[in-house]
Amino acid sequence: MKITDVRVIITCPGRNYVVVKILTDEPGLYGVGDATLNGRELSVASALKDHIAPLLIGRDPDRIEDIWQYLFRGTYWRGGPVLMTALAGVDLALWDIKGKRANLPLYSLLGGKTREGAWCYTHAGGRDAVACEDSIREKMAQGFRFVRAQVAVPEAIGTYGVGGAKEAASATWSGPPLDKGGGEAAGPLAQGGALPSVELNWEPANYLRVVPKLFAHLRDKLGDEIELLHDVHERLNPIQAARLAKELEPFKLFFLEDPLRPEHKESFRVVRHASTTPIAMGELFHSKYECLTLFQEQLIDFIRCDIGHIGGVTEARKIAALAEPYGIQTAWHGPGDIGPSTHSANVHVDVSIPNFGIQEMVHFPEAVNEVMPGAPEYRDGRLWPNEAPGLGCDVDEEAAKKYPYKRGYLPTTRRADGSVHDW
Ligand code: GCO
Ligand code: MG
Repeated sequence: MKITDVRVIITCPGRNYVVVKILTDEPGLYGVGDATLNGRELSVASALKDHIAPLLIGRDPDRIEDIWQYLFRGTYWRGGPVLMTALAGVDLALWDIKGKRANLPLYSLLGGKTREGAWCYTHAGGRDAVACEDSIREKMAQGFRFVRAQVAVPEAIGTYGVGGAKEAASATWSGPPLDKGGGEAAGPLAQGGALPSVELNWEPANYLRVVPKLFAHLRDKLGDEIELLHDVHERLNPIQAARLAKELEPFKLFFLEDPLRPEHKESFRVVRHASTTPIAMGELFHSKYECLTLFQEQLIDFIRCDIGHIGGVTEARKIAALAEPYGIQTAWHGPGDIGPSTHSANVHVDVSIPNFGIQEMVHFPEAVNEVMPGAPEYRDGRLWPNEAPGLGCDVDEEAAKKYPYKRGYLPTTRRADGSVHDW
């Protein structure tokens, strides 16, 4: 069997996605993968079309590990979000081919089911604690047992995870002139604008004051049973993160997500030694190497790399295996800005490894399902793997053409003095 063609499909059914379709010389046999990197879609598409596709033509798609090693080590330049997303797209498409050839769903190739479905968490947020509580109650009514809670930060205009920028529209801005971002003002959906939108007046002190109050309110109103999570989104320095983890301890979070920047692995010691709040990390990691210190020193409880940005299922299995003896569980990144194939890969890995922890999930809009059918199904608080051979996802190339690419960016963040902060 040989690879005969690699097609890269860029489409925007609500937001941009990059799909990799690998064709073989066996009639009708092809694999579909996702290579979406939010805000840098065309760079990944170019890496695939201009550089990687020619290396794949004529190769045996059965040899996933060899192709992975060849593209990662064999081409000298390795790592980083663009190349590892491109590699993930290829890897997913190759696993899809292998599954279709064997007529087995991916989880079966990975060793078979260790559980039927994957418990998952969804997102809730609001301009204040009461609005966030209402949002969580809605999710609980939909059967969710795990919910991530975010709240607007006082004085900030726009807050990650809260949606829209209107919650603090009365705040005034005295910093430098702003780029005129045309997209949604805050949150990961900030696509479709000519330039990035900006969150303004974000101050760590305000954030650190409001988040413990949010969780005190939520525990008071919602009781102890609902599992609550919170995403710091890599915005704190080590001592701030340690303080937050400590102050949240009484509210028994399921986990505190991404408290520190991805560059600061050793600083997790500070957070770890300050509290027993479980820590999750990893959506900005790109390889197993970045996980090693955190695993060996047991500095985190959940590893939440993005299968679509670490080179796919091949790397994810290794990361899960490295985490297992340290008692660390997985929580693969599952936002709306990666495609259905990656969500499908998440769930196939979730249901086949021993140390699965939780799965982040989104409901895709109808247009996404039209172009890329096969996303995992949500039911009763869990995600269920697609039982079709391979990853169970496809791409409708005609439908994709109806939704042409639109340039889009993630938002940026500035502090009250106008300086750039991590978004
Ligand atoms: C999450 C993430 C996302 C990212 C997004 C960036 O926990 O789901 O933090 O919301 O911000 O994937 O493109
Ligand atoms: Mg996150």
